[in-house]
Amino acid sequence: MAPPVATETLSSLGFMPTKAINGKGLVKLNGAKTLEDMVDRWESFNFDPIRESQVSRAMTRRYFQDLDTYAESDIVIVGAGSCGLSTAYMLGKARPDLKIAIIEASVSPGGGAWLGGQLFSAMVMRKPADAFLSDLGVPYEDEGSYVVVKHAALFTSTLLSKVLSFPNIKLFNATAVEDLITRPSDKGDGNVRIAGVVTNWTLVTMHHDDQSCMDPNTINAPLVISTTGHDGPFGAFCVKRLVSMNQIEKLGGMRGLDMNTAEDAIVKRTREVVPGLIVGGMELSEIDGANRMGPTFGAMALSGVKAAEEALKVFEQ
Ligand code: 48N
Repeated sequence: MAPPVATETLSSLGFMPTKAINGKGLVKLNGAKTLEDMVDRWESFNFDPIRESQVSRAMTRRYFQDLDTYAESDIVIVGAGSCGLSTAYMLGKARPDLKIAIIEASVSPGGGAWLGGQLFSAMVMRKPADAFLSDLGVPYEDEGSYVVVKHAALFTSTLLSKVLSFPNIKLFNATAVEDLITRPSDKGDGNVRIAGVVTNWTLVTMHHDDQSCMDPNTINAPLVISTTGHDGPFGAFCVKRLVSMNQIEKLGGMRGLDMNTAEDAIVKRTREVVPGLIVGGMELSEIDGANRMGPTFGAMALSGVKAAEEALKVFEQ
């Protein structure tokens, strides 16, 4: 049986330990009713009454209000992996006035950052990425030139919870970006600038070939930040789309694993690749032919910091 969590730990987590009830330790959760009110009174327990339509309306009213609000966004982040979420965290802190939509194809955001590597739970970040963990409030073990978070899910869940708590950021998960909105480039050179994204339910996007076309939705935004990773069903989506719309000639293709080379390159090369589109994280390895770094995540966090910095330059102009 796991040792009981020490009282001081519970209170530091915001729980107020209460007296044991019938020998069962209970913590008093902040809220209208305490758990104490329920123990040993289950026979008279009942939830407040509800009608199913109230649940449906509570969800749909808010969702469609969000779709309306974010139909015109300031920034769209494509992909809620470690880089996309790190970008959102930095932007959410720096610019609470900007409307930021995050579009994530999977039901579960977080990308590849729920495990440290090959199903192992500890997550390694090389210094100076420990500065990001400290800013985020994620504890880690210091191993000299690198740090270790005891479980990757602790990093990702903390980052996700902080991002979702920003009032100016909305996550649309289970939703895929299936194209980019473009406008003629201001330079009149026949190229384009990116002006938003085309979205659909991910399941619809995955079945355009075997279902009649189900038209998409759109989000207008002067800036898109793509962090769609290098693998997965939609990996490197936006850079591949740039090739298919002849905005870049070809992809460099991700190179073999070399941690020292890969992480520096990814952070340094995070940038606006075409007007209106910043690319960060492992999607960059596909466009630049950068090496992969494997199971170390410092570059994802700091590429997110750099992507946010590049985005702020656009809004400062
Ligand atoms: O975690 P990923 O795949 O991408 P990053 O760049 O945030 O982090 C990469 C990192 O996990 C690694 O690959 C590590 C460091 N290993 C490196 C190596 O050498 O193997 O997250 C991308 C997210 C995912 O959640 C996808 O579901 C999502 O982007 N996504 C999309 N969401 C919406 N529309 C799309 N078209 C789309 N494509 C991908």
